[in-house]
Amino acid sequence: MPTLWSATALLPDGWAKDVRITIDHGLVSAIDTGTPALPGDDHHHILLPGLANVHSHAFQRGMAGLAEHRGTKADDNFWSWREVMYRFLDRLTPDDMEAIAAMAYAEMLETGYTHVGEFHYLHHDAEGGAYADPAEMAARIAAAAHATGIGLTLLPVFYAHSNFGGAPPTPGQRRFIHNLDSFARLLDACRPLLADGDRLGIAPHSLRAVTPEQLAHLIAMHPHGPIHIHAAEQVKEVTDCLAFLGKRPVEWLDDNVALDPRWCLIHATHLTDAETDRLAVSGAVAGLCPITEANLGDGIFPAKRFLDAGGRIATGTDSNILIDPSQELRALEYSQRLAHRSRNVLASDACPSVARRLFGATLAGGAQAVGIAPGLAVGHSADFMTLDPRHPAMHGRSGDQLLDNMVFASRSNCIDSVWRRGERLVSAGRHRDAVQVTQRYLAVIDRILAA
Ligand code: NGQ
Ligand code: ZN
Repeated sequence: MPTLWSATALLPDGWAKDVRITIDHGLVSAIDTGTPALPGDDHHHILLPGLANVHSHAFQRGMAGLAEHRGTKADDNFWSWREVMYRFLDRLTPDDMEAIAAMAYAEMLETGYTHVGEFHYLHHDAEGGAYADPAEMAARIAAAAHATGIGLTLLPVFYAHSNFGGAPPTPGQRRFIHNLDSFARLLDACRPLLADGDRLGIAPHSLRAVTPEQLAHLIAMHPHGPIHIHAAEQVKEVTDCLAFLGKRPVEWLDDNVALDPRWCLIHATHLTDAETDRLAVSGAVAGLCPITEANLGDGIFPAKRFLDAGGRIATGTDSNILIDPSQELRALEYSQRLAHRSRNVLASDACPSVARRLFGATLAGGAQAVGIAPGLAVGHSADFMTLDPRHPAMHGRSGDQLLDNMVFASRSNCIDSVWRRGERLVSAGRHRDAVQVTQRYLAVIDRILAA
């Protein structure tokens, strides 16, 4: 059985020294601490559990950076970005989807994400017609995940309307649309796509895209497993929700679907204090995507109040404009410092290290939201990373300082190697197939840009 030894490792009880990990069929079968390395052990210095990325739209990796210049109206916002995104996805074929997703997933692994929740809504062909296999595009997502080795929680998206009140979809949304019957067939077609350790959830896109009646049917259709929904990301969504449903999105959800630990509310940016506290006690996860939220001008999540109320958080890379969990955590803390004009806002008395508190919170919340077990423990999937002790940001640091340096003081990725289900997928900071994955991705981008 493969064995690894690390001088230090972050275990569920905290930092441990001289840690030996035994792996059997992709799972951790033993963890011994305070033990010398044995002959044949693979030696490392700093070992951390892998993280779950709870919110990705993989195809959007292909348009990263293409929406960063001003449009003709000089009032760019979330909705004008969405038009650019719709024009980009107009051209994507199943092969393109697979190549772009593989690129995104390799980058996730290189930065310490070992599992991804793919919020997948690009279901149909360019004309909006169903593929012969309703899970054609989902199969490409699964193929990319399996080829790169990242764990997958596939979240097929139900999308039926362009706005509250059951408004008909716009032409730009034609590739997303399902009714309840066709969605049930899609879910069935997705089940055989899962590999060991993968999960299936559902994702009603948002309260804009789904009516209350449809939402009730969807929940009944999938009685177990994660449910993800975009909620309260933009102020317009909150005011529209108030106008049509008489309540704010998170308030409405908690009143009508009884939020619980199966739920992950993506963004949940605009909350009243009462909503913040209710969401915190519900046990649902707030799936924060701080880099995308900053990029799209969404607003600032009330993270301090939410965490102090016991709220559960996770991170998502969402638009995949930039993939790196450390930078998500940095953006999260910095948004709070700017809002509160204060420092170390998301630390607590019990956990004075900002990065340690956020790493621990998103490790647990991320696993919950994608439906896997969190952290390094016997019986869990052997998903972990090691840091490069020669990286300048790591020099002279120990314990929580290593995380603080990784999150706040590292210009480049300080990850050395990454394993998922006991398989070493990243070494010296590079995915084992980085060259081929990148070549294929670049060819797809060239073709799309030339079209
Ligand atoms: C999405 N992304 O589904 O890709 C959305 C934009 C929408 C973010 N919300 C579309 N960040 O919400 O209507
Ligand atoms: Zn999203």
